[in-house]
This record gives sequence, structure tokens and C-alpha cells, in this order.
Amino acid sequence: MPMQMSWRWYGEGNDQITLADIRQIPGVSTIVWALHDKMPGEVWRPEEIRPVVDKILAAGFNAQVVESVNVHDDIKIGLPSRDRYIENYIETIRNLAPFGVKVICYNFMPVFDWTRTDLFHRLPDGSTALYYQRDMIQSDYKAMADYIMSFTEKYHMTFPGWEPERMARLDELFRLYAPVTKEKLWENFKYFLEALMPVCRECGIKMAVHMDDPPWDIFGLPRLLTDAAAIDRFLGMVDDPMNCLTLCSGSLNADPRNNVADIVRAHCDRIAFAHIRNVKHFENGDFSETAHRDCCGDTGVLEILRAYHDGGFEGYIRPDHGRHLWGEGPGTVRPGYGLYDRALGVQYMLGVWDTLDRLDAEKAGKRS
Ligand code: DNO
Repeated sequence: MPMQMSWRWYGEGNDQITLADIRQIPGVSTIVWALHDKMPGEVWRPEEIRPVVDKILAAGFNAQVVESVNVHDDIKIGLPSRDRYIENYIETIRNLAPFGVKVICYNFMPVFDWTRTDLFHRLPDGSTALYYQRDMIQSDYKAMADYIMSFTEKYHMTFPGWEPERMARLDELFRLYAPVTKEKLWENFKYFLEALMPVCRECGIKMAVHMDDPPWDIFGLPRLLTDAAAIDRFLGMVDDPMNCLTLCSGSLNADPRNNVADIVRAHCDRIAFAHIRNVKHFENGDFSETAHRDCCGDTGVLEILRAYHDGGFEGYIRPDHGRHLWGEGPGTVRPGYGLYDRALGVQYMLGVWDTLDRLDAEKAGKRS
């Protein structure tokens, strides 16, 4: 199977971009979708899955990647109730399999998913992008959460991983996570994956964990998937072909010491899903998201694409966060998930990929 270009779509009535819009971007075969009104821990029922998948198929795409089935906090904390939520997760996997789903993207970050301090930071070219100001992420987790939640309230959109119901219980969640050290979190992670693997094998579904974003502890909460050593540990901990990565280039490279291309070279066969995002670093530790073109940031997008190509990557890839362009702004766009810059990202990636294919074909031609 060749690499498949994909696009994250939030669903009808929940995304300003339509499937018909996506259809006009050359080269996209796969829609990355989810049931966005589900709380972590709830079972996804076939009658809820079917209408979404039917729409995706009718528009000419496949629906092979889900992002995300979120993991309930009790599983991460290791509470006795985790077994019930793991059972629910397993039931969801079984329910997704008949619809052709091959990859489930998820994360194992305590309390918060992706974290930024400015969702519409002005760039020198006049566009806006997501931004992380390091000195703002210190101890005041409520101020940060209030800022993110103010967008969801003002613009009537929910953000995956930022469920208002969970955010309303922040103090309680921080209390529950207090005894969860990094080692404990690893243990709980292993327990969860070991329970899932037999079902994943049976259903032909890969679990693809997203990198922690940003890749360091925040507000005293431990984060695991932060660098090459942690990825090695993760893959060795549950050494199963169904236990895979969603390798997010921008999440990892928010720490400039992480060389994403090297990680791709080491583990190409265990990467089920590639997120391509570019970031630019500042000396004070802040970072900004940028366009996908290699020279627009520091992530090394060209080298990463080459590593996937050399490794014979057969998974799914998608443009990740883009800038907001040409009238996209608060209220008209999901932060990071506009139409234009992601479409430009798709074309940039396919341009590189097609060229690498051509060079390989020419090399093979010369040999024969
Ligand atoms: C942000 C995304 C993440 C990702 C989850 C996966 O835009 O990359 O929210 O979907 O971490 O569970």
C-alpha cells in the first residue's frame, strides 16, 4: 500500500470546511474523523458511527483513521474504575472495525491535550498561527485553561481534549493526578495497552499514540512521549506491531533537541500515522507554528519526508496545524485547522513525495 494523504475533518455542522471542499484538494484519499460529542470513556455505538462513515465514503474518501478516541482519566490515573473504561474502549475498537477503520490516534497526556498560549498570533506575513509563550505556562493552570475555554464559549465550538465537563473539574483532576509519578503513568499506560493488543490484532486496528504537545511536563503533570529515548521505551514496553506511533513532527520538535527525521529512520515500520507540522523557535524558549515549507521553520520537514520515503512508509500522513489565511480568524476557523494553509501543506508534501518517487524510478531505470 502506498502512503495515503489524509485530512482531519471535524464533521458536518462542526467544521467550516465541507467534504466537497476537501474533494478539490488533489491527492487526499483519507478522512481523519471522530465522534466529537463523545466524552472520554463512552462507547461509540455502530448507529452513531455509521452516518459519519457513510458520508465520508459517499464523498469518495475512505474513513480508515480516527483521531481521537480519547482515554478516560481514570485509566491514566490507574483508579479501580479503569477496567470498566478499558472494557468500553475495547468495545469501541470492536465497533469501529467493521467500518474499515485501521488506525486509532489517541494520546496519554494527563489532564490537558495540546497546550498553547495564543491561538491567533500575528506572523510577519500578516497571517496568524498558534503560539506558545513559555513563561506563561508556569503554575496558573486555570488562567491557561480559561483562555482556551474562552474561545470555545465565544465561538460555540468544542475542542477535542478540552471538554468543558473535564475543565470544570480541574482542581479535582489535579488532586487525583498528584500521586501519579512518571513511572506510575508508564505502568498505567502498559496496563491499558496490554489489555487492548489482543483485540487490536483480532480487528486489524493499530493504536497510534500521539506525541505529547509540548514534549515536556507542564504544571507539574508528567508527560511521557517527549523524545527518542521515550519512544524507544514505549515501543519496547509493548512490542507489538499493533502498538504504534502517531509521529507528530511539530509536537516533538517544539523541543529543538529532537531530531524527528532520525526517529522516522529508526521506527518507520511502527509509525502508523504521520503529522507534519513546522515550528519556529525563539531564543527565550517560545515557539510559533509556521507554514509547512521546510525553510519557514526549524523542524526539518524535507528531511522528515525523505526519511519516510526512504523507509517505504505505507501509513497515513496529514498536514497538521497550519496558519490562518485570507480572512480566516477567530469565529470562522478552528485554530490550526483552516482550509488554505493545510491545502498548501498537502501540495508541498505531495510535491516533495512525487519528486522522490521520480528520482527513485530514474535510479531504478538506470540500473536495469
Ligand atoms: C492537535 C492534535 C491533538 C491530537 C490528540 C490526539 O491539534 O494534534 O489534539 O489530536 O492529541 O489524541
